[in-house]
Amino acid sequence: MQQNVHMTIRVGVIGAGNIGTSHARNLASLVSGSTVTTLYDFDGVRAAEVAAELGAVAVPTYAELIASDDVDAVLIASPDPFHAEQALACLAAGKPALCEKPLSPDEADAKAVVDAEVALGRRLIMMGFMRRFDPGYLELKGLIGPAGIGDPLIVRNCHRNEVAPYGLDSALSITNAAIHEIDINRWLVGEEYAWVEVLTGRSGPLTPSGQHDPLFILMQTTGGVIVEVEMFVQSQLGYEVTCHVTGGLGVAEMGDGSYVTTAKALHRGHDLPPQWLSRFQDAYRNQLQGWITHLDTGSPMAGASTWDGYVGSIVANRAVESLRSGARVAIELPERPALYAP
Ligand code: ISE
Repeated sequence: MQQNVHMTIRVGVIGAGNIGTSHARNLASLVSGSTVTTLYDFDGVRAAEVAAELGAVAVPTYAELIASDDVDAVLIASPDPFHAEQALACLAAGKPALCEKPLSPDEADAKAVVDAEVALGRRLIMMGFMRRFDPGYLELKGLIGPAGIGDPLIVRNCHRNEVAPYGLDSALSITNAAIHEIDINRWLVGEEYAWVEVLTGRSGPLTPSGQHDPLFILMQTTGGVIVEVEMFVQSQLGYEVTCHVTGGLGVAEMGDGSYVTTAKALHRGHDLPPQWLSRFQDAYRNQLQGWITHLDTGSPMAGASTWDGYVGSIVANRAVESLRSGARVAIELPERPALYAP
């Protein structure tokens, strides 16, 4: 979609739940160069409500949305198991898409999307790993290296939800939630993972029997960096994401920095948001702007690729294997196709 004159990108949004609605509102009012023309949700009433709010139309199937002449680009924000088939449909129609994470909970389905994009010979899909657009993570990444804290040695992450947003299922805690840490740590460090091990221990009070929460996910990159993740979806304390990098020359921490801390009445602290839409509002907005600008101007795609989505699914699947077996699981990645050369 390369051209000299700026045009308005007409987006069709698949999924009118929390994240789909938030993306649609941002595209309609905060992002420059985009408009939302079409919405689909399996809940037709919900789709019609959001469409009415935004002056868009609701359509009865996602196939109709993708095929519509009023849709230049598609935002996929349906439930996780539908992402891959909808991404494939966008590729088949030759329409660019921003696909929410994960590319798929199932790595074979994720591979099918990579294979289809490679066969097409051009990158049409950007993955919604929005933390890559978060000012906090960007600052951390900028601090890694000789002018900052040196090479990364150990990265420690916490990802806590107030309540499990989709019910407590430990495998889902990995494929839906810790997938963010899987992606952002390989992006921060710039290396792939060599192995993963998921430790379970005493669980929090709201954990149903047979499930584990928190999970402690330990990984090592091919270059020897240790990455650990506390994934606690039923923490009850609020939504909190922190990242602490120990480098060869110093330490950098992200967490409190995104919030204003107040001191009053013998108390120093800050409020926690109830969930991720407010904590990562800048990341979501910057990601959408980056996507629209890329579509409008033909500038390189700034976000994660289908390949990154596929690697995320592979690593998450190995982590689920480790959760089930209790053993450390090696990670072997297929060769990266030339289409995704760094
Ligand atoms: C949710 O699905 C997300 O994508 C959020 O970004 C994440 O932090 C949250 O824990 C997930 O459940």
